Amino acid sequence: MILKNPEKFMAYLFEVAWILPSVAIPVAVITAVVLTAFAVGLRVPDVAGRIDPQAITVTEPFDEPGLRELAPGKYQATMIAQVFLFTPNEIEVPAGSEVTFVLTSRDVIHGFKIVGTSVNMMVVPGQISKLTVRFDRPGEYLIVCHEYCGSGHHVMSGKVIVY
Ligand SMILES: [Cu+2]
Repeated sequence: MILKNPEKFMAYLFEVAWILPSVAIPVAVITAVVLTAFAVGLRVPDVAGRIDPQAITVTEPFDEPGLRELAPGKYQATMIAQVFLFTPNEIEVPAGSEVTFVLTSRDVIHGFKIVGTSVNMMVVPGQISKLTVRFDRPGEYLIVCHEYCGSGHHVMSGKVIVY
């Protein structure tokens, strides 16, 4: 039926030539984004729990911030963010350790990024943020607050020392 009319057939081919890329390009882009996210270990941090910001110092595990060894090579780093510091602002772990960072904020919204790793999350008052990362290479990893939190925002930093 189409072939009886060559003009109509050409119009049909032309239409297909437009439709195919308009489907193939978004599919290719979405596939690339998903594959890349898995390849670099991208994860979206979720809310690990709620906490009363007024009761941080008496609520576990924030009543004792710091590094805790949960199992050989597995640590939990409990940290509190507040204007303009992290408590503690330095932790030391051996290379090959898996560290779960558990944070909350005492006052305003802060950011928590460990340069050179996939750790990047928001620290929101009333909320507990949690992310796990493995440190394979020894070195000093800078921790920065990447959410403008006031006049001292630029000095809000810390470090993870991997030995
Ligand atoms: Cu901050």
